[in-house]
Amino acid sequence: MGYRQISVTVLFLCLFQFSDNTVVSSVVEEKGTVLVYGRAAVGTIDEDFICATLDWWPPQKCDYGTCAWDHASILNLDLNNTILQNAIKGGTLQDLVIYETPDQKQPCLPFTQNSSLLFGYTQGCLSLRRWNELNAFFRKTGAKVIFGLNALSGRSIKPNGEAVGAWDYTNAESFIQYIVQNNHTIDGWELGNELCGSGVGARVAANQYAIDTVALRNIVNRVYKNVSPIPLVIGPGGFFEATWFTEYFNKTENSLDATTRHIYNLGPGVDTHLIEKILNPSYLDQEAITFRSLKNIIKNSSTKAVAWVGESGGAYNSGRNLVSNAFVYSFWYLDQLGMASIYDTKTYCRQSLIGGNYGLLNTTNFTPNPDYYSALIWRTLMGRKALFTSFSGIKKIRSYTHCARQSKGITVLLMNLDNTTTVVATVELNNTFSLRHAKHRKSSQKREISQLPWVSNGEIQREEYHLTAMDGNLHSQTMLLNGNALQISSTGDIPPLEPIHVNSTEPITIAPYSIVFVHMRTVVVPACA
Ligand SMILES: *C1O[C@H](CO)[C@@H](O)[C@H](O)[C@H]1NC(C)=O
Ligand SMILES: *[C@@H]1O[C@H](CO)[C@@H](O)[C@H](O)[C@H]1NC(C)=O
Ligand SMILES: *[C@@H]1O[C@H](CO)[C@@H](O)[C@H](O)[C@H]1NC(C)=O
Ligand SMILES: *[C@@H]1O[C@H](CO)[C@@H](O)[C@H](O)[C@H]1NC(C)=O
Ligand SMILES: *[C@@H]1O[C@H](CO)[C@@H](O)[C@H](O)[C@H]1NC(C)=O
Ligand SMILES: *[C@@H]1O[C@H](CO)[C@@H](O)[C@H](O)[C@H]1NC(C)=O
Ligand SMILES: *[C@@H]1O[C@H](CO)[C@@H](O)[C@H](O)[C@H]1NC(C)=O
Ligand SMILES: *[C@@H]1O[C@H](CO)[C@@H](O)[C@H](O)[C@H]1NC(C)=O
Ligand SMILES: *[C@@H]1O[C@H](CO)[C@@H](O)[C@H](O)[C@H]1NC(C)=O
Repeated sequence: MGYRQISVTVLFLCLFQFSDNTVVSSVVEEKGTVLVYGRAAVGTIDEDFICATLDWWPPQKCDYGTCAWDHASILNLDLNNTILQNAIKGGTLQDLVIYETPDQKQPCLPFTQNSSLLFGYTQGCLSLRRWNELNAFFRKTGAKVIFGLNALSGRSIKPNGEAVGAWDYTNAESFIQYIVQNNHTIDGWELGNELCGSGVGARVAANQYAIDTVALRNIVNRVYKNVSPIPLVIGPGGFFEATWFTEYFNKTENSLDATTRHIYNLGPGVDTHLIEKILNPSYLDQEAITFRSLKNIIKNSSTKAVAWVGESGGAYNSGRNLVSNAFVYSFWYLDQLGMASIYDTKTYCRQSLIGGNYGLLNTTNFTPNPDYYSALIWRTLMGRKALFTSFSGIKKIRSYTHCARQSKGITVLLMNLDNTTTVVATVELNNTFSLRHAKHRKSSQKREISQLPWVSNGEIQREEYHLTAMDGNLHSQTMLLNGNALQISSTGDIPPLEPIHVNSTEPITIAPYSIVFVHMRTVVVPACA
């Protein structure tokens, strides 16, 4: 493991001097320090960490009197839309994983292979023609596809919500066979639709769910016998409950490749206090408890499954207009991506790619919402390894660091949730390491902090991406990158992401209500070397 020792030398001491033009419209300015632990990664994400869902909701799906789905269902989405294609296609949001959530509301007719029907033409069901269109769309855009299978079929539901009986996989097996016979590529099969733990509507016991997951594994092994690559087997696609998941891992033995959980930690979309929650660091921190708990349970079990977030939309029941589709949601979304990475989550699926108020794309005109650009910048700058990062200064700064994607350096993500304070930060390396393996058996700690940058010739610059809301309005659906609105071109192309270049000797300025990505090419730490 090519670890490179770095000699820790303080080559430069930052001068805290700021010209007036760096101060935006704030009255307060505070100093702070970002401390990055660079010796080893704490978490590793997959290459295709960014994932978004497509759902089945018809235009008639309404929450709290608002119908936010329009024609964004898997069944009626305009796959020929140029913006939609450009938003996914390689080069922009490369390797996007698209996760088709299971159709849980309308069970489909049995699939017969000799007919032209896949799951029949009944309302809400996937026709063969539609499936073929979808498949062509996925190929064209280069998206990876996870397909959610209806896990309720064959079970009877008791009045108390308990679903009993084994999963009837006849339909699923036929569908998987059809996919393989037609050389279509599916990257993962998920058995899941919020049936784990206490369930949503219905629940299935962990023991039974494990049996069904083993059945899915057997189908996949059978059908893909002479086909590669073999797709992932994924489950259970629901809300986390420690005892349920523990038993599930224990009993699925080696059948499960990835475990998916859902996150709606902001509460219902009807809540008028969503923004207060998003801007409250203690509120955001609460989700870390679940990330940590799942990580520990996986570590403790003999499962080979890795953790995914299979569906996360922040606020449930379609999110909230002018919040979930506005600038302010990027504080929540990017914080989730950062937190998930720290706890070794491999893939994070946003509900939704399009549809509801929480779509990455505007449901009616397909233009990217602020979170689309946040995902794109994350995808461009954040490499696979997450580094432990702490911030000393005001509480309202969120900080995450990854090895850079484009260089051997690092990328630091800083978010300022404060409305009036401009934070001026320096980045330092936490080189604390334990000398457990040193001559003296006794464990000891050597604490070292090294300040950045390691400038050798004064030529070094870093790249900064400052994201703010148009007119400083958190409800804005337009995001500014370094002061310029991010907008698709007249031909529907996604705009390039242009950084500003800043002399590395200067501290990082994080304006109130702003998000800053800082790519430091020259900061090479052992974890990223
Ligand atoms: C195949 O499909 C045709 C037409 O839909 C139907 O008449 C026939 O019964 C089907 N055969 C089987 C074996 O299901
Ligand atoms: C999408 O485009 C393809 C060919 O480019 C065409 O065959 C198909 O009918 C179009 N679909 C819709 C819904 O316009
Ligand atoms: C799938 O691929 C195999 C081998 O490349 C080929 O023989 C077969 O005709 C293909 N099937 C379809 C439906 O394209
Ligand atoms: C499942 O739990 C039982 C009881 O704790 C234990 O004996 C068994 O080894 C576990 N199996 C796996 C695969 O973890
Ligand atoms: C891990 O397993 C040990 C021993 O079985 C148990 O004491 C501990 O509580 C478990 N931890 C978690 C997080 O499940
Ligand atoms: C889509 O964009 C238009 C124009 O900016 C806006 O008026 C509308 O509210 C947006 N729709 C959604 C669902 O976000
Ligand atoms: C900043 O937010 C605080 C609450 O977090 C609020 O009391 C204050 O009025 C806000 N100030 C401005 C200038 O918006
Ligand atoms: C420095 O890193 C070590 C090891 O990860 C960690 O335990 C310690 O808390 C860090 N120090 C600070 C001030 O963040
Ligand atoms: C960066 O700042 C330092 C110190 O102010 C200066 O010596 C150096 O010339 C600057 N480099 C560039 C490329 O502007």
